[in-house]
Formats: sequence, structure tokens, C-alpha cells
Amino acid sequence: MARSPRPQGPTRLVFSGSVVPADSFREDVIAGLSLPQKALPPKYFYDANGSRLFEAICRLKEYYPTRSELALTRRHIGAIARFARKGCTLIEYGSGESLKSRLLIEALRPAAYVPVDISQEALRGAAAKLRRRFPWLLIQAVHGDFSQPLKIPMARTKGRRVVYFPGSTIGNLTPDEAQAFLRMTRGQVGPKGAMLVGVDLKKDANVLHAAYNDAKGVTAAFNMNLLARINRELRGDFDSRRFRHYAFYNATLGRIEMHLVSLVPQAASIGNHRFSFDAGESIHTENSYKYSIDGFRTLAGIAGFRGEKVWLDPKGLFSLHGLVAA
Ligand code: AVJ
Repeated sequence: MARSPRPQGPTRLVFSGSVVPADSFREDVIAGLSLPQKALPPKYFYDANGSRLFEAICRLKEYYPTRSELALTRRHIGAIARFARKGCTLIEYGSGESLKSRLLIEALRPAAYVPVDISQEALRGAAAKLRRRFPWLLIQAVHGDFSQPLKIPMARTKGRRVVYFPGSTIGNLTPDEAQAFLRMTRGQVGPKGAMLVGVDLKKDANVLHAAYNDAKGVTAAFNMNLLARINRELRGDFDSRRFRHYAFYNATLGRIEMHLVSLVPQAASIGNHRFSFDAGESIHTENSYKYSIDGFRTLAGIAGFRGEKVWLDPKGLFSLHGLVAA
């Protein structure tokens, strides 16, 4: 079949102005390392190197979430599209790779697609690809941080708004933060809106442990990259040979915790800020919360959504919730 010609008429790909706040990497790192339990926000994992390492994680045999979510999306694509309804405006938070969004757009045929991403390059790349693949689709790309209340310059389309938030990114938030985030999204989609959110399920702690302690050490490299980034961008002097990746499942709190553990007593500096470490002291770098189906529905309920549908992959490792405004 011949390639579709460029559509005539109105522009089908629009970039809204950036709504990303000024970068606060330095302030966030210094504040985090000044806490009694040192901590760093996981969003800083994703520089160019970190994004590459994360893609490598997604291909690891131990890391089931990516594969499971893709499998469940393929398996239930018809039902997922019926849930969202044809002609809706599909807003995707953290649109990054857009493989699953492609499946969804194909099945759903939304009136407009609004990818929101913090990475300008990822956004441009994905939007241009989708533009070629779906010439009929109105794409309104937004460079923004979806974790902040976001004014999306929305196309005036009639269809309902549906936020798509796959990848279990919501697991990085504490339950309280997740609730606030869901409430904000509920405000964004309005009283007739809906949300599709990917959530990793509680399961055998051994399976969870393996997923964050892979044999090739890719997850360790991903975690350690944060120190390399601090050294490079903030001219820090962290000695990466004296820190080690540590990840475990905290069953009480229902979350994987990732840490960077100091192997010896030591100090490291960023400018004139000096941070000392006891042997065994850690920097907490990430939480990845796991939810039961009912546990997540309860959380969504408090935030003004009703869990209407839920889909699982064949092995029952990962879930996609279809939430509607309550
Ligand atoms: C991108 C937040 C879903 O929590 O599993 C993978 C990030 N960290 N391996 C996750 C991650 C270590 C991932 N999320």
C-alpha cells in the first residue's frame, strides 16, 4: 500500500509551550542528602545514560513488569479501547517510548492524543513517529512535569478525557502522594472522565527481589548512575567504588526499596556542602509500591474514582485499572 500523503488542512501536530519548572537537581540533591535518612528523588535516574539503562532493565528476564504490561495490553486491547471509548481525548503521562500507546491509538481511534513528557527529545521523537503512523490523529504534545498540577492547553474536542498512565510509575509515589496525584488527575479529566493506570501487583517476594537484583547488574548500574550524574553535573566527588546497590522488598509497607549503601565511613562533597556517611548508612533512591487489586481500588476511591475494570496479564503479575470519575 502506498504511504499516506500529508493531510491537508489544519496542522495535526502541535507543540504547546514548555510548562516544565526550572531544573532543581542541585537543590533537590542537597536537600535530600541533608535528611536524617538520606534520600534522592527517583526522577533523576533518567538522564541519557539512565534512560538507556532503564531500557536495558525492561529487556531483562527477571524484570517482568514491562513484558507483562505489554502482554496484557495486547490480550485485552479491544476491551480497553471500549472502556476508553472511541473519539475520546487521550492524555498520556510520561509518554516516553509510546509502544503501548501505539496499540491503544490503533484500537481506540481517539479524536486527539496529548502526550505529556518531561523529556523534550523523547516527546519530539515519539510525536513525530506517531504523526507519520497516524496522519489522521490530532497530536498536541506537552512538554511538562505531570507530577505537578498541569494546565494542559487542551484541544476543544467533544469526546471525554481519558488519562493513560502506564508503566507502574505511580508505584514511585507513597500511597498518600498517589492519592493526591489521582485526585489531581480526576480534576483534569472532569466529571465524565476516566483513567487507565498500570499498577504492579503484590506477589512472591522472591520474584520481586529478583526483578530489582538482576544477575547482570543492570539495575545496580542504573542505581549507581545517580552518583555518576551528581559527580558530572554538580561536580560532586562521590567515590562509586565505596557504595553498593541494595534493593529489598519491604513487606510491611508493600514496596521495593532501592538504596545506595556506603561500604565504609566516608564523606563526599558538592561545592561547599559536605555529607558524611557511616559504614552501612544508605541513600534511599527509590520506592516501588505494589498493590493488590482491591488495595488500589480503595486508594482510587478516596481520590474520586471508581474502579470499573481491571485487566491482568496471563501470569497475573501486573494490572491495568480502568477508573471512571465517581
Ligand atoms: C519505572 C518506576 C516503574 O519501579 O519498577 C526499575 C523503575 N527501578 N528497576 C519500577 C525501576 C528499578 C520502575 N518504574
